[in-house]
Amino acid sequence: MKKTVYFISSLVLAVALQSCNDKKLQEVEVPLPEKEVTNAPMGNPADVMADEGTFKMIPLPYAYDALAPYIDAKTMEIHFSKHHLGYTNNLNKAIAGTALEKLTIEEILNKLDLENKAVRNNAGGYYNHNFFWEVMGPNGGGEPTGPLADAIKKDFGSFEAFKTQFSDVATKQFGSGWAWLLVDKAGKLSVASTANQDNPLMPNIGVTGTPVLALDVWEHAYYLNYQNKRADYIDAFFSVINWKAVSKKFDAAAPKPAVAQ
Ligand code: MN3
Repeated sequence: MKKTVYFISSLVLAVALQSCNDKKLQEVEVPLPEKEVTNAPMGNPADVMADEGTFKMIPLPYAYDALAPYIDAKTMEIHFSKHHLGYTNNLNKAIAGTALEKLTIEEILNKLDLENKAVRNNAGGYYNHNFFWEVMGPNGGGEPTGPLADAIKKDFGSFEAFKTQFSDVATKQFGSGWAWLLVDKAGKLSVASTANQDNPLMPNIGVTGTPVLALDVWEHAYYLNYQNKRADYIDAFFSVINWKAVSKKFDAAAPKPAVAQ
């Protein structure tokens, strides 16, 4: 009896599958949509202008799609032309008519009153994003060479160990913020993270040193492509780091061997 039931159910299933297949064959082939909207031509970053004010939009040194597939063009376009532009305009508004208008962005950050939230958030946002665009680039990734490579080896043990530590602070930064590679006055490297748009130039935020590498870990920096997988985005970032630009910052900040004490 069991066998018969099994045989009948198998037969019914086979017929059902066959009719499914027949139906499939009869379906009219529908042309696939044109390849992904995200690959459509983007706006030009050079066209993004700040409203009137002291601080201008520093042109993005590459096209929106230059960092793909690691950072997709749509994310770059929104990040640069909406978020970064917003920080720039709001910074200009926050300092309009004040003594801060005459200062460089570094001076504003060094003298910052942490209670002045509008300047804190927007001066931080302006500086951090300009820094971030600069330390990435097409044909990036790999490992640094020269004095920076030597310093990484000396202070972290190996490039891989540095990458692990940097990724760790970037992953563990709770909520929005930034991960940094910093060099102190003695030339020693360290990694740290800051919350929101804070950065190591600000007084009394608990992180010191001159930044040489920055990573934006706000969700707006990765959510379109990576959703909640911040760790995957951090890993991808290592494929677009412009180590030449980072080395330049390190060379400028680290004490020269001739004047080292
Ligand atoms: Mn951002």
